[in-house]
Amino acid sequence: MTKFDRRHFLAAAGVSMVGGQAIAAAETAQLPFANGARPLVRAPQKRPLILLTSRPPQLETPFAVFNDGLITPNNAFFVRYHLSGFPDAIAPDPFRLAISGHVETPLSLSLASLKRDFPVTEVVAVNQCSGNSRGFFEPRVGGGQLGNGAMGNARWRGVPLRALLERAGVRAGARQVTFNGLDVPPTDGVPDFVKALDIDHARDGEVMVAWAMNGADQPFLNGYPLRLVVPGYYGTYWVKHLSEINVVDAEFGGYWMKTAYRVPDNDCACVAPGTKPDRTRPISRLNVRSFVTSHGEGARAAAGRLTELRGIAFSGSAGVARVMVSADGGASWSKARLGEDLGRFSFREWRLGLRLAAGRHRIKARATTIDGETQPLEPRWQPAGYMRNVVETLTLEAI
Ligand SMILES: Nc1nc2c(c(=O)[nH]1)N[C@H]1C(S)=C(S)[C@@H](COP(=O)(O)O)O[C@H]1N2
Ligand SMILES: [Mo]
Repeated sequence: MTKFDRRHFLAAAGVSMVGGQAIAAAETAQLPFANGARPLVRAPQKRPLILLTSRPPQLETPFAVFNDGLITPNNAFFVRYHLSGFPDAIAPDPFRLAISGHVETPLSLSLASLKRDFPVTEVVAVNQCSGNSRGFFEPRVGGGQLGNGAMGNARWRGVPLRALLERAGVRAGARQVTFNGLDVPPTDGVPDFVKALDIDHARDGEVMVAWAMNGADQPFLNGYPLRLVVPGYYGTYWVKHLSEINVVDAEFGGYWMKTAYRVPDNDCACVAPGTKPDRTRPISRLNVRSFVTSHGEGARAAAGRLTELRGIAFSGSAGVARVMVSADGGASWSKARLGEDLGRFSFREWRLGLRLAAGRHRIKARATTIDGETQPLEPRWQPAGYMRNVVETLTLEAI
């Protein structure tokens, strides 16, 4: 599918636009915080997802999907855009990816050439929005009030960015590489969505220009026909409908690097609640997280019988070493079994069987990476509402 029909999307979503507000819809989802009621809508190539905004589309994955398997299906994968001027249709044949700037030989590559003339690589990696889980921040912060569904894990296939840069021939003095997609600002006042990586990162062999996701073309809303995949990094760098790669010999000063998507420049990327950081840096790697997926808040379990708890853990750096689970609010912890290892940027399944006595149990899961990074027991706070990774708590009722 190469066409995104906005009217069709809105009609199918049961959404109408009134004064820029989306008015919808029969079915609703309830995210577990104040003002968390959201319509469930069906966008092209998607199953019903949780609607945050319709122009541009921002859709969250219902959390139950993460219990179905380690790979997030394409039709359930979340959607995030910044600019309402996103393309309606992209024809594959005339499409070209430009590689230019501080290089010996600027390139203009067709999809056919990308797939034919370069090495092919694959990685399983989590794409997580910086603001995933923002709705849980206390005190609350501005921005999209997301639950935990602005993330997904997919097998990405494409060409290593390094191979493209080698073909173009990076000139001495290159500092960064910028990435732009086909979406454009609706008005002159809004800066175009352009992101940058340092030249060494861009050439590390892991960063990828991907044309496929879970063995199929990317859904239109996830970046058809090409997107940047930056394993371990927050989704903001994963530029969709990628059409321009530019090598620059200075630090890139665009709005989405210099002003937006920055975090406090300290070890925890956090500040005292309600305060502002003195210094910031661009957001970068995912921190370590884990979730229970087998049970929802307030779920029932059979007292005295084995309850199998299951969940996912992931990190943006070293991979998950262990997941510890507590059924008593953190007083004691047991080690969960880890499932199949799909690589250090993937979701990793964990499981633990527990016999719960009758009563209420406060369940916690805490992941630690191979290099010793672990989830904090108390939430960290920052004004943009990025990078939540506190150990979450879930109440189970054994009867
Ligand atoms: N072209 C383009 N690419 C983009 C964005 C955008 O607004 N425009 N948003 C980024 C952000 S902030 C996130 S979290 C991811 C979301 O990827 P998805 O929509 O495939 O889930 O896309 C990134 N790539
Ligand atoms: Mo994001």
